[in-house]
Amino acid sequence: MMVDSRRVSMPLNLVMVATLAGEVFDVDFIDERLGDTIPEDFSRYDVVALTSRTLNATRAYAIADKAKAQGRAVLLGGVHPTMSLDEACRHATSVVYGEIESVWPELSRDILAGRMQPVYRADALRPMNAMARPDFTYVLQSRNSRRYSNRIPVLATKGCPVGCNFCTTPTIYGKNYRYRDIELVLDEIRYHQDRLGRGSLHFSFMDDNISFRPVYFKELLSHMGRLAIRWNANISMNFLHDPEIAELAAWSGCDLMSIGFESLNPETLKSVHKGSNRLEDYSAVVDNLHARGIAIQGYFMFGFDNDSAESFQLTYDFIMENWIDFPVFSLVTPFPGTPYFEEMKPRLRHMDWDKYDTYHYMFEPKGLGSRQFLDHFVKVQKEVYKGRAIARRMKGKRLNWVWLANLQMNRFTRSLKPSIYL
Ligand code: B12
Ligand code: SF4
Repeated sequence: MMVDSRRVSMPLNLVMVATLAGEVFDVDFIDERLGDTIPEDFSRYDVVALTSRTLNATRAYAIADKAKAQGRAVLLGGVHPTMSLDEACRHATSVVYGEIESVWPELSRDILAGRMQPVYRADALRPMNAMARPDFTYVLQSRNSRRYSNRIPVLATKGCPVGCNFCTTPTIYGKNYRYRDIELVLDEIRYHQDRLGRGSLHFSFMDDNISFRPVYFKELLSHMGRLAIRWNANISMNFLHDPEIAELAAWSGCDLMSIGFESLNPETLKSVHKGSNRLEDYSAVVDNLHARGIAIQGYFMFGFDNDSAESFQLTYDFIMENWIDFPVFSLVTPFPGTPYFEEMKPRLRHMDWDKYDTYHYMFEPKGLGSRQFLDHFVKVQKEVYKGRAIARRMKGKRLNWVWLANLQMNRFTRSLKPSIYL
């Protein structure tokens, strides 16, 4: 469940693909989420390139099959085709494993020569400094582009060495952590300020874990502060107990951090290899950010084998005692290609990719029967989004979109039933 702001986030992945392809080809940029129409007839295209996560794989394959049946070359990329290479190859001329930047010289040469290989996988990842700056004029091609959120996606680092077993990042990129020179990140921010003719823009960092190298992160923040922007990012908990990070983040314009707390159960954190999360730091992290006026979008996952009725209570107590601004609850979802998927395969209820959105019930946790588990899962959400609970968690906080998100969640959770997760 995503709170529907009726805005769609700009797809940095496709912007990167279009930026590189545009150096050689004419590019039509189509984003179906905006209401753009996918053509029935692909005859005007030499190559049809599609991106897909697991939850849109079925749709991406249907389009790919149609384009292939019309004799077009089909290129598939993104996290799902990467993690399910054999499956994706059945629907495409070529599949790119991981980032396009690292294979583009070879891939573009083969496309032009008409001899595309089934799989493109780089032997070595390119340094981020060698990557082209994304060309955002592509997102303006759609007549529906006004539906894009005004948060501009930007990337400073790639990869995350934490190594959680349910996450695709360590599987695709290993323990690799790369970052761009700070000047390049600042340049990109200034490019958007020039392009849009104003300084006060809002950026969303797409990094897997932007704070992993605290020295780099602090330096980035100390420079960003001079650009008078606002920003938000996904962040893991290591180093966030350091008050200097919260201070610099607030100074540089951070208004929201999305943090994967995942679980309040130490056994669960250990079982998924989430070494970055130390329960004893949770409250300090929250206090530091709140003291600087930074809102927290807290992610909590349920459905692990160690989960019990008590896990729900612990999470509820943590959220209420720490005034978590925007709690998000998801169901544990083993994504194809991850170690967790292999471990859970025999217990999965289905492999219907449309339901791999973290809001569907995938397997029965050992500690709770399905009925009981889903009742608790619904109840904890209803409780934290009750009017009184919102008032308590949000007391004294700035009136902004986070309040609005809470009110939308209040409406949504009132009619929430366990059956929607089946
Ligand atoms: C930032 C982020 C978000 C943001 C913004 C998403 C957006 N606008 O794209 C928000 C918070 C909104 C979000 C939401 C969700 N996310 Co998210 N997210 C990410 C994250 C951390 C980075 C994505 C990103 O933009 N990276 C930067 C771009 C440049 O890199 P990229 O996407 O990998 O693209 C490169 C390559 O894949 C390749 N490529 C991509 N497409 C194509 C296409 C072609 C043709 C070619 C050749 C190459 C190619 O080249 C690209 C450029 O280098 C990823 C982790 C990750 N590293 O993928 C998770 C990730 C994509 N998210 C994930 C999930 C589960 C979700 C949610 C379901 C979470 C939730 N409970 O709500 C929702 C789903 C939203 C949706 N409807 O799609 C999973 C998906 C797993 C899967 N197998 O599908 C990931 C992989 C994290 C994980 N758990 O492993 N997410
Ligand atoms: S901390 Fe986040 S990005 Fe890093 S491996 Fe774990 S889930 Fe993936």
